[in-house]
Amino acid sequence: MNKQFSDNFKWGVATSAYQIEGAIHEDGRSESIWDRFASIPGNIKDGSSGAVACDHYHRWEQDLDLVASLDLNAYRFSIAWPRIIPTGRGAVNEKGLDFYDRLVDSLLQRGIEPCATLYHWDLPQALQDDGGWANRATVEAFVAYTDAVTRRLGDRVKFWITINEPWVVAVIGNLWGQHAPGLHDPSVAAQVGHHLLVAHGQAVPVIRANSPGAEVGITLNFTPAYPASDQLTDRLAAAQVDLFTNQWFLDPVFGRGYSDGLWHSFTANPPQIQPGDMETIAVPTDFLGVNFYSRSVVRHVEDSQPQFVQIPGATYTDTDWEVYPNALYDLLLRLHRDYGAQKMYITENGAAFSDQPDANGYINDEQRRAYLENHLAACNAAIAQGVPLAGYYLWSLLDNFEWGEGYAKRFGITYVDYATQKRTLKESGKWYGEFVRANLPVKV
Ligand code: GCO
Repeated sequence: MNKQFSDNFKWGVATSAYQIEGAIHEDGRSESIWDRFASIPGNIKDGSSGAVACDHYHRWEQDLDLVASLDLNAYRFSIAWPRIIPTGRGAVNEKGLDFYDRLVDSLLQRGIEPCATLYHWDLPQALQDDGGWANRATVEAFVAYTDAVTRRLGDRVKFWITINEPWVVAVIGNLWGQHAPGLHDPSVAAQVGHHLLVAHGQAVPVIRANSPGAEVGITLNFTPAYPASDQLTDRLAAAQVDLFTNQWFLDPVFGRGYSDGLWHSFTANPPQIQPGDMETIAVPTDFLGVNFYSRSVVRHVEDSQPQFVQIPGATYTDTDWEVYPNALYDLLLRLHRDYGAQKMYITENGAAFSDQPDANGYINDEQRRAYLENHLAACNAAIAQGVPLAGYYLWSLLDNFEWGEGYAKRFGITYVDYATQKRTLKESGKWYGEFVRANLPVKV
């Protein structure tokens, strides 16, 4: 590979609070909507929750040692709102801030840049009891939470993501009901999506005020939709899926507003939009966070919803996502050329495969290693075409709580034996460390 990665490229790995921390009752943390959702039988496939997860709240130092052992220069984590403002609004829990304070200082001591996500889905349950993200007041609560966090950490954290994957929150959590809070309401989903974007826009200036010189952005998930054939009907079906899946949040963030045809594809009630909202949402940011895993292939079905088809002979991950790195290349070029994205980071990319230690305790996860190599090659090729890609955060450092799938799906480059909490670096993790070292600037 003709290496295109810049000398200051961010080589990272990503996690999120609810998926790894555990300690859900410790040091003043309150109940989150995921604690509540997981407590309802049937919501999590293996009946588990994030109550213990990877016990990262107590084992965070050894986990940071893992990051350092790979010579990574960046680490993306999320901050648990229920630890910071347990009632959702009002009093700040200093012990909650203290945990992230220690984490940030320890990262910096290791020469690893902290990248903090403010909202990775774990809303305080108290706010959900008050309508959650469908209630406009939650926007103000998020801004106050952002203020509290960035006042404490903004002198040392200089890379902030406001919201992780608002589409997943709106659709999977509020339309399909497969994520917290488990609602099936199209109107609520549309309003939740809008308020998440407004919250993003209102949080940016607060972050800038409390964290001078920081890079601030939002992370969106993308699943590029390809037509199953060149037939016009399939191309139109793919365009409809692309609008709902990828353009819904991308367009307003880039100042294009909501595209025509979006709302009636899934709701009779477009969201209530207040004067100035669209300008707030399009607030200038420093980067776009791109979460990419796979693509979809779409076939038109007469008088019915588009059909998602599998490709004979293609490789699929344990979550049944096609391995198709060219879609990442295509996506990055589209975001740069069609939307004018001036700077991007891959804030998540990775794959679940059913890993198990061999007789010697090694986890030879060749499929994941190949997945990473091929997607990094796609990033490299995109950069060669002028795409301003400035970093890559692999999902994930650890096997962890994979939301509705529980612990059955392993995305980590580190194997976690949940019975003992023993961490074992997988062969893919060792490979990633070698790949990064080969791309780091030569120390003179
Ligand atoms: C997401 C979330 C992660 C997931 C990962 C695998 O992108 O859905 O940010 O928390 O665990 O993507 O699904």
